[in-house]
Amino acid sequence: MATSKVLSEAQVAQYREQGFLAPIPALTPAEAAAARDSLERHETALGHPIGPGERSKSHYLFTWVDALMRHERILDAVEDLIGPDILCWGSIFWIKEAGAPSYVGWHQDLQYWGLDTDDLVNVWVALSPAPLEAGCMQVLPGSHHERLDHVETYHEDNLLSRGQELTIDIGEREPATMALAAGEMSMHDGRLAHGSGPNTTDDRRIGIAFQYMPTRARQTLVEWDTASLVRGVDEFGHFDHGRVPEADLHPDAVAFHRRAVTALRELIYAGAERESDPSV
Ligand SMILES: O=C(O)CCC(=O)C(=O)O
Repeated sequence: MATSKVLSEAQVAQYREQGFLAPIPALTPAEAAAARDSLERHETALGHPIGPGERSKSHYLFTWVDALMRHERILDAVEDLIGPDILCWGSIFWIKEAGAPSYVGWHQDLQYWGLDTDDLVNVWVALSPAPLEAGCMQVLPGSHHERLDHVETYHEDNLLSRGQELTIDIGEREPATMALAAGEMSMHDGRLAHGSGPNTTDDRRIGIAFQYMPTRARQTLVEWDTASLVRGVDEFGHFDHGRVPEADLHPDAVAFHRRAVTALRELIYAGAERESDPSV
């Protein structure tokens, strides 16, 4: 691969061996605060926190989420890991309210997404402080080299769509903690085992995750799926790129987003025991 843009050789080697990097600088504090403000102004207009219908693939709904997804600092780091032709398959807000019991069960992302790539980088950007007490992500270093078994618990506090949980005894491993300040990001391999506990602080824990992958990746579970071309060229055309929203919640944007999340729900629940309240 050509000279790296922002990550050192040691960081790239750590990512390959251990499956994650954190913390990495991404947004300035002002950019993180502006993104949080945009989200919370929308929530004020809604009268409630952003819900399942809008929290996934929201880069098709909001200009400011599209801009975050294409942020140069994030893409430079992603390019160092997977090369210059990059699709973003998804964006998703991960919000834990202050003092809420919500948690994320231990899981490996790529077991559910139907994507045939081994090179998916999941970038989680903190829009509020995310220390351990706020329920930041934890990971099992090196677990991206294994394929681990999951059960579906549908536990009401588990933020995952099927309440997934790994069946291994996490206590026997040594999790690493990816605490982040607002504006920092973590990067983890799509096969790395990760999870997070409840937020015991008195502020919301707000993150937005973006899933980046090389343009050669394919979707195997549904015929039609979306992924935005965020850098380079797409010589493969396996995904509908969608479009940048003309304005926040523009009717065309809302219509395209609805199609995109319908396909997402179909693939997320393919083979599931049942559908819970959708978290997608
Ligand atoms: O926000 C969290 O705690 C978990 C996020 C997650 O599972 C992911 O980004 O894949």
